[in-house]
Amino acid sequence: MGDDAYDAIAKLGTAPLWRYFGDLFAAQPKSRAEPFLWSYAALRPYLLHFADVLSLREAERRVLMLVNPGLADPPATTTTLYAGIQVILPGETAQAHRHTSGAFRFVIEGSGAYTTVNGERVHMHPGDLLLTPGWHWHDHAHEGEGPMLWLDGLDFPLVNALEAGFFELYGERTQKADVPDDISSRQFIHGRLTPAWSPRPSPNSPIGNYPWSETARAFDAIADDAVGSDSDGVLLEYTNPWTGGPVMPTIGCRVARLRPGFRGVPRRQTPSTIYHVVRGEGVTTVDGRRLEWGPKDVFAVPGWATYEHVNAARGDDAILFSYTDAPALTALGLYREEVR
Ligand code: 1HN
Repeated sequence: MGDDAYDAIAKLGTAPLWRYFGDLFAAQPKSRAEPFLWSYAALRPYLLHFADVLSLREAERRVLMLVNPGLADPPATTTTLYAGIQVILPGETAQAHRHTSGAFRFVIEGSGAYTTVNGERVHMHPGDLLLTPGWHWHDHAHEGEGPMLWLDGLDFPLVNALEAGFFELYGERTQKADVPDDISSRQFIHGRLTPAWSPRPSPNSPIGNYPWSETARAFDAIADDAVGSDSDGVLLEYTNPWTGGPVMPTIGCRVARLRPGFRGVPRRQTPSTIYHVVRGEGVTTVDGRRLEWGPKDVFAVPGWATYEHVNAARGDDAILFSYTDAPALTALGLYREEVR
């Protein structure tokens, strides 16, 4: 039979495991995603250009996707997560829809816009984290002045890989507000005092907006007193008040303060991470590649890539917002980490 046997078994819809074993069962993961940085200063003029030439009636959303060079088709930022930068102009609306992918916005610049999430208008300010968990209706509107730009984070690479992606248009362009504006934030943001009249525990946080003012207050309250993580500095997790866990079942969001002179201990973990620089300048070395970051840049750390953060500034803090698929990997029993 010889080689003919290999041809024959291929035609029968089979393959010999012994020829694939090493690739299928590598000693450790090697991501197809590459360590990569997107410069906000370089992208911003193009975002404003497309805001000028492309109406929101022509585009479902006016977004530049941050495409990892190792993950061009289908486009993704890490193997499981997506990042994009969206721009909306005064007077515009982005039509209402929903999808099973979980999403959030982290506001980069501008004011006067809001997202309506399941009937609640949630207003945006720089540094705010707004959630649109899976299957929540959402549309955007801008009633302020000047362009409004934010980072979109979604888990659709993971959801599509799991073949669980659904999408639906609302039917009308925007939702009517049917609860008081920003009510979820106002009800839940005081942490240890939560509404007791209608507990509805859910793996999705009920908070529409984690405002920057509260994040700043948390860092101020800690001041210089917290020890922090050797690898990640003073790292705070945005939590779901019902569970104390991550904000969504697939995406965890965090924000870190790296003190002046901080040099992190190299670390790696199975979740991939996307960072957005809120403030400051520094360098993150990822599997030997130096990513030099400044304000508003975005960078990707693939799963199981070793990263080392440095804030070389003598006098200034660096603040890094980040998100990962850690909740999904943890739920599946696949979370691992290693600190050098
Ligand atoms: C989406 O719904 C938004 O609602 C932004 O603003 C980016 C990227 C892929 C799929 C859905 C939004 C998106 C998205």
